[in-house]
Amino acid sequence: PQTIFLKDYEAPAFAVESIALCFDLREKGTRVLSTMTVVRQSENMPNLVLDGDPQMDLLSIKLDGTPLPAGRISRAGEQLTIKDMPASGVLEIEVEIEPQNNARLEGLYKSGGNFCTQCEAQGFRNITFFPDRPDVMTRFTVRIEADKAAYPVLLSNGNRIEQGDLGAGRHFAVWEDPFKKPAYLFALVAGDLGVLSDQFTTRSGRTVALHIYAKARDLPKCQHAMDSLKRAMRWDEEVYGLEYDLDIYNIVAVSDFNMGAMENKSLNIFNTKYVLADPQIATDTDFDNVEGVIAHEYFHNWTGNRVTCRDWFQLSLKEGLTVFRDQEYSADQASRSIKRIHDVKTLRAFQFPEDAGPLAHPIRPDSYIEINNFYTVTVYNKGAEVIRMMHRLLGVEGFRRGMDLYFQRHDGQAVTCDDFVAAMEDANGADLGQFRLWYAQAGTPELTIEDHWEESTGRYELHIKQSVPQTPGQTEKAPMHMPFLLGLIGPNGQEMDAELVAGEGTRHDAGWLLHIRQSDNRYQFSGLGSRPIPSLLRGFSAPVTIKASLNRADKLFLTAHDSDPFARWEACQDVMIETLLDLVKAVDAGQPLDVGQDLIDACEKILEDAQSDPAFAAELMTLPGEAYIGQMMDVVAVDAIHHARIHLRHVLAHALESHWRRLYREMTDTVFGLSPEQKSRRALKNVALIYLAALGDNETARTHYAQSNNMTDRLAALQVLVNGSDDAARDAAFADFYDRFEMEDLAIDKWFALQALSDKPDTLKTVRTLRNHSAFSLRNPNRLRALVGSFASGNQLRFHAVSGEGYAFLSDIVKHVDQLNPQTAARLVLPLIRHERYDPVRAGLMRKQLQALLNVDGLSKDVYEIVSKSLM
Ligand code: BAL
Ligand code: ZN
Repeated sequence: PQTIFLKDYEAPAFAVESIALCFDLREKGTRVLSTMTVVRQSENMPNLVLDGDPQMDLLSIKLDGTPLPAGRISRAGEQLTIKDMPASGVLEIEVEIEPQNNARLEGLYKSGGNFCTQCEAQGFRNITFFPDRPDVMTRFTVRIEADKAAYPVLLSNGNRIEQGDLGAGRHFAVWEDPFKKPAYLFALVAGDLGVLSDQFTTRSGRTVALHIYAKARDLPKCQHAMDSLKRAMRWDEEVYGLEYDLDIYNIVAVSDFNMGAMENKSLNIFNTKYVLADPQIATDTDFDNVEGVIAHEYFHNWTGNRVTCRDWFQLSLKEGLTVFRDQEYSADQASRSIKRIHDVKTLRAFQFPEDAGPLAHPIRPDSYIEINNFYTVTVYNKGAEVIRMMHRLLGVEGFRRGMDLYFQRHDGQAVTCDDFVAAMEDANGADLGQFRLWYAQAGTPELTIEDHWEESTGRYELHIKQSVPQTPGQTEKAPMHMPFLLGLIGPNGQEMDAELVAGEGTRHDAGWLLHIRQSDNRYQFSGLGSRPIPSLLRGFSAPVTIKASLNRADKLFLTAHDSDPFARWEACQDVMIETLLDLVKAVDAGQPLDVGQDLIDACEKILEDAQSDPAFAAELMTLPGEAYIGQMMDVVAVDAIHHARIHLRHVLAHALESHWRRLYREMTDTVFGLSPEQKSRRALKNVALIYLAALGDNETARTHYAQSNNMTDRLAALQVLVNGSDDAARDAAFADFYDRFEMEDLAIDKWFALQALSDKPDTLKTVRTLRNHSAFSLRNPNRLRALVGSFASGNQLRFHAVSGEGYAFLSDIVKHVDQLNPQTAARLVLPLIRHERYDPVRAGLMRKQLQALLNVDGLSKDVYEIVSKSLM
């Protein structure tokens, strides 16, 4: 397969002034007639090159009304070339496609009997021939014809300008989008769907009709998405001055979808997972995720649609920025500190390993084989951290000035990450020259921090060294510019006042904002009466790892006293990690396991104070996951990590039993509700449940399940029961769950996932059995991710069983899924690629499966790219 390079970018040779599409939707074979006006942009490119799926059936092609002779056209791979194209002309192309057989879920396909589309990144080329690149923006008019009874709802982007009957049971609708857009934002839906409608009045007084389309029976579950949409629309007006720009905003929920959702102009198409929510089928986390994704797609209307990407290497231009915007939106809805903790956990759990592995790439990659493989946590979440750092460096107002200038300069254009940074610089008179390295260099920077206290002068020095690790293709790294938020805490637990006498930094609401720019950085503070305890990297102000000379007592002091909630949580997690790593060593050496009374005392204090912020206490008391502990080791000690973690939980359960029992009682509300306070109490109650189960108390989980009146509680009980010793209770609960929710796909996904996550020795056997369950399908990405994804990426203990059977199972699934849906197959294979992190036996078994995949005939370029890079 061919590698595409950023350095080879060339502006398009032809512009498309407008396109009219006519879809004749049929059960077998859909015809698409495209009429586009094409205008030459570059004199030295005589040929017009269009992208199109090699399988697509080209029925006819005319230029200015005359069929093109065979000699003027040639097809090779994904390209259709029209030779000697005049300076301008009208092309009419008719193709036939088979959405009914499209299992890739890219382009036009069927889900639940309805037609829908997914065109980002390059799905439009499966619908018709077109210059399928984001810098070709055009005006779309779309006519849809379909059977009226089967597909009463016909939707596309923009405004509906016409509709009517065609006779013979068929009808049509015509949609026109007044905004120029690239083909990746095109969308079409035809189906038998119910609709929940509402409206929103913009701050300038325009009324926008809001519609969420879903299966009729799911409409009651769309209210939370609708409320979230309205909140997001208001937030973007208030925070960024950005108003919605059309009179209609449609969202459609479909159950077969590769991604979470898609921001098509005025016609978002969503995975049902991120639309449907009611307390019976959705957990509190699901509610938050729906809100976040609804906001994310809405925010794309400006950051993505009005201003889009010049090429796909610039993906983080819209994704990093829009993730940052949705994170900030969510932070404003409930607890800012908990949102930050969750976002950092996600970054560390998924992005840090990616950045340290064979697929490491900068947030603006230099090359790709398959662009779908670059919708990564690096482009999205590290991209959001890079935006967050600019926000921090320029301040709230400075960042807003930069955003305003960005829109003023680039509205209606397809631009680059450099254009964004330039707007931030020019609006603030700032120099982000060195900062731009974040776009070009991969790898998580490592900070090594030492401090020095001089009693006689009252001076305190911090010495921060940075290094950026080597990553594939990047051996030489330059130091990065990053903001480092610091607090200095005195023996009484209060912030200390000081003067910064050496090093670059300014006072900040959260202490000191230091600039790190060099490999070696020194900061000196004077005017201190005693040695401060440093609170490092408050708010996780840069996406880095830290090795610091803080001792355990300092960290526990910060756990008790730090006024920055993130730093408090971090200090506590650090001590837990340190403890767990010691326990792992002891397990391996067959030595007694000692947790340390100091940690138990610190946890007791947390539980004593838990009432004031139960969700925060729940976060503090949630142990680091097994995979994260593994990341802290040179070689992942799969089994010892599991034992160490169980042991720590067991010790904290027993030592603090009376607190757990008290909190479990106190946090139980009689009436269910979704207020932040109620969710917060539920979070702590369900953490208490986990610790109670660690006491060997199965009864509480059984009762918890039986009495639960919402999915958060129900799932919490199942999570405990699936690992518990009472098989009868577990089986009864799982059987009850299935019967209760058989008709609810999203709940059944949870049923599959929980069984795959069990730490029982026979989990792989269960997963194999579930693969043959009548409700399982390799064609549905949600179901695949629930069963196979959960097992392979969420169950370190059982997936990495030393027999290698987990690896063989995954590779077999990947092989089958690749024939249907390469994009999803390429995601599923990821748990196999970090073989170098495991012992030689496991690593060898993982490589064997990867090698076997490489030898599969007809392997997609999606899977090929991932697997081949992982074996380099
Ligand atoms: N653009 C793909 C889906 C999303 O990031 O919103
Ligand atoms: Zn996005």
